[in-house]
Amino acid sequence: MIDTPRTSHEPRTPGRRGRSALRNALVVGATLALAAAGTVTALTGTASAASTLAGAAAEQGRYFGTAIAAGRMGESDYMSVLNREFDSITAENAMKWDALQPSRNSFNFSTADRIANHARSQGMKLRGHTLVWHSQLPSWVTSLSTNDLRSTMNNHINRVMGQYKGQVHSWDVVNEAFEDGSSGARRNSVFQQRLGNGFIEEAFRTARAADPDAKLCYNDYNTDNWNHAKTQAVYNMVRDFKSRGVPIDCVGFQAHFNSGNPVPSNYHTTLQNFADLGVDVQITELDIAGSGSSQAEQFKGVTQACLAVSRCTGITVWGVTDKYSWRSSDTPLLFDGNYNKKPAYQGVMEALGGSDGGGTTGGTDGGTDGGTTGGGDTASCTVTYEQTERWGDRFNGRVTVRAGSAPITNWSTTVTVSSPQKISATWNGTPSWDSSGNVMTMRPSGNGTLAAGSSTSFGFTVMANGNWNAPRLGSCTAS
Ligand code: G2I
Repeated sequence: MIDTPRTSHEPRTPGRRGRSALRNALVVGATLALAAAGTVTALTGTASAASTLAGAAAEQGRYFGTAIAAGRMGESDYMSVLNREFDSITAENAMKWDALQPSRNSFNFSTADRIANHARSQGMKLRGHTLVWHSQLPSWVTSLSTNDLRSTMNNHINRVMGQYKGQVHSWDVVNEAFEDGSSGARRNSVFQQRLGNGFIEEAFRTARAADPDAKLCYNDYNTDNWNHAKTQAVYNMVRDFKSRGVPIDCVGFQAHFNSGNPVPSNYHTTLQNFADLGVDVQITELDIAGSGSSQAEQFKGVTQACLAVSRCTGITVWGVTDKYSWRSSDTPLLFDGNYNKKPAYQGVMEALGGSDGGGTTGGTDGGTDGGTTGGGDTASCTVTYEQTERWGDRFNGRVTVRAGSAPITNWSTTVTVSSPQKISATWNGTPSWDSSGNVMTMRPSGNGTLAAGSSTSFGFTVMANGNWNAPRLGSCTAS
């Protein structure tokens, strides 16, 4: 029943139904085996988990979280969707400065504690949002002198992180410290005005000492497009921090998208470039205005972009249901106002390889790019990756190679796996390998001709050896 890795060049791509039948068969087989050993429950849990966002994400080694509003925690539908679908919680407002320290040295943790306690009771992770931010900042803070503000900022970090020490997996230490637009400048917040550029670094150093086990993130919006000045400015700050040993572990991409600010085609490039600085990346406040299959495609693309970056550790959507979204009229979330799963939900599940993928969205390349060469009417191509199947010890990947605006006669790209992963089979391409065996260069088998805009794909099997990270694609080169 359990097939062995193939060394042929035959594609094996059962449809969704076929895949889930295979998964069920494997689960049944494995359950029987484990039943003999008396450990059935773990596997039963795994089988049902894959039909939820958190379960499917966990199979990809990621968390899938949501922001929650404390005021909605009495609503049973809200709570049952929360508990069923998500394994990480961010307080939408309850851990912000105005909620926790409304007046000087008077801390009120009661609402935030309710959220933290719920996460703990459900075995969910907790993201901390946010310690130092110009918004939702009480007016008493904005009138402090420089020295007062410095000690107040550090005191706030120490008290809040102390309260949730050991519970928060990642803290947004500093939020939204850069201007929008083309300046790449720091935002003119009270922290910036009084403490200068150094406030960000100081906040991170204080945070590291306050809870050495929490991941420390810089979090911002409009940092998705690699070509934007704000993205570059944040990138340069993170690179500087890493080079000088300033403690920073992660960058949060809020990912509030709409038609004026769509998911950029170079989103994967942005996430990968930040990850290459040696930080984790997280999608922290995802919501996308729209509806139907176009919204679903965008959610799918964002999810694929995260999966394609091994250091993209998880996704958080900014709310459970459209009806309580901060921009409800944009219907930007995965569940509608009656807690029905939307096509957007199916889009995410398709990308995650979950068993509730639906099939309401078309296409396979929802916006992840693996790099481009050239432009205009010169030969160029792009590559996109998706995982197509997964078994207990391995997974299959498919790379789609698409010609740019000119026809091409040949192409090549690289697929890099991380040790101890090994590529054990390939199909529809001619591979060659570097000396480490981790970098596969793939060229067409036979004729590499592609008409402008058209695509082909090749596939491969990765033996996970315990590492389920997605492979990395290099640039696509065309002639
Ligand atoms: O603006 C969207 C998000 C951008 N990134 C940082 C996030 O922290 C931010 O979240 C939103 C919340 O979703 C809103 O719920 O932040 C807003 C404030 O900047 C939140 O709105 C506030 C309202 O402005 C208040 O009037 C209201 O009392 O929510 C409060 C609680 O409902």
